[in-house]
Amino acid sequence: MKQDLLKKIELKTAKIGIIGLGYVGLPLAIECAKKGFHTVGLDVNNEKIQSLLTATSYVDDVKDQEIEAILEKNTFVPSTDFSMVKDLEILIICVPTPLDNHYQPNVKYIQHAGNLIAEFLSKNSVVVLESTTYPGTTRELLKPILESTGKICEQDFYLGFSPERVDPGNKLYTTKNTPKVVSGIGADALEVIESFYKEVLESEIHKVSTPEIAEMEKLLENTYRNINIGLINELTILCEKMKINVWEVIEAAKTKPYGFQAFYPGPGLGGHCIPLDPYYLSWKAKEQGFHTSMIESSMLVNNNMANYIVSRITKLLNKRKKSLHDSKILLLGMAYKKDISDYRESPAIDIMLHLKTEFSKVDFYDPYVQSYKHQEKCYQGLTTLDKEQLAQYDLVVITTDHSVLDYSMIQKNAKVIFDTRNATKDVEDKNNIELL
Ligand code: SAJ
Repeated sequence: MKQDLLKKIELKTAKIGIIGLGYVGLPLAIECAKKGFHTVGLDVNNEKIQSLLTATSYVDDVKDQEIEAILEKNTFVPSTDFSMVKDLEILIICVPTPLDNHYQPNVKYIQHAGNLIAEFLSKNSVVVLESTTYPGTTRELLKPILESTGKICEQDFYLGFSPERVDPGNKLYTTKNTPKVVSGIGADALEVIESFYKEVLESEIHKVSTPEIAEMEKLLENTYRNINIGLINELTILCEKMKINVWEVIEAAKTKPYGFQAFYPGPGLGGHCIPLDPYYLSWKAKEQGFHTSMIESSMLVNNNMANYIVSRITKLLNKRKKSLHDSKILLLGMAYKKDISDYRESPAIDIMLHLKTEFSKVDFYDPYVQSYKHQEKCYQGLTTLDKEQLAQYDLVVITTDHSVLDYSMIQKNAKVIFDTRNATKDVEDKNNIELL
């Protein structure tokens, strides 16, 4: 099995299946197809498949032309037909791992993908899970599902875990050139999985000895970010009380060439990873009777930032003898971070909700997000942003620091600006700007 798979990978005759064509799966499918592997992209969402069949990208970092090129080369087949798994040899699972309403891991997508694969999985195949999840998922959850139809792991198929590393909007590091951690259940599985990623990617491939280590290292990466963002958010609240400019503090700390990485305050944590992944770790830790106090503390701070922003807005308006109730407020930015259109878990959504419950007249403008859905309601943004519009608002709150916005025009025409991202750092006249 091993030699046969290694040969097929080397000759690029191994047939690949990418399960889940989101911001992780689609770029990976494109890399496989670009390298000449016959790549089937499988997703349960037919709208995605139809969009791909017409070479229309729904992922910010993927261009239509990239999809068109691999469709023309006939190396990419988007489909909802999971029975195609029977003809595939290497299957990569890139499905979401959200939380349920009680902030517990929701692994139903992994289970569903596992069951679909198990039904059609052929012998002499490889399955790799890429979705960020708790240590033990690959061995304790996915392996039994794949063996449920009688096949035996290591004998009939190889199984491993290789965490995705996608930083939406990052132009420097992409799926192709970001170092990749790989693991397998058994030495042969690890050898085959390493060889696959070496063939597809153009980056360092780092082997670890068990899937649990690979699952844990990914959670370390994201928990590290969560906790450090929590730290700087907490310090920001303290600095405001002490009338110290935290942004200047950070710039000064950054002059230390070793042992310090700058993180920046903001309205809170958005995205599908940083705000959610650490809960996978704290949930699993409870099995060991272990309380992940650092994670819980940073979550409290980060999850409170939207409230804190609203309290700062209230104070700022009060200073000008205005109340939330009778103020017109414009939020600049709905995406969870700059230069992307993704607004999942965006703190700007929470801020909008808070302000609306205070009966504020609040609008938003985001060049990347024309409208968004939240709790069954759809919110439309302004379609343009000009001087006249800006002058109508009692307060403009910068919630996302998109690079395309003209911050000096905004400063000149807005009455008052509350900048939660220091997006106006290069603007000269700051007399009507208050920083987080
Ligand atoms: N944020 C801050 N302050 C900071 C950095 C980020 O408030 O100093 C906020 C952002 O505005 C955003 C949230 O945190 O709302 C998450 O931003 P992020 O860039 O850390 O996270 P993602 O989810 O866009 O992408 C991350 C990857 N980002 C980076 O490493 C820079 C990486 O952690 C993972 O590869 C990826 O999630 C993933 O898929 O796990």
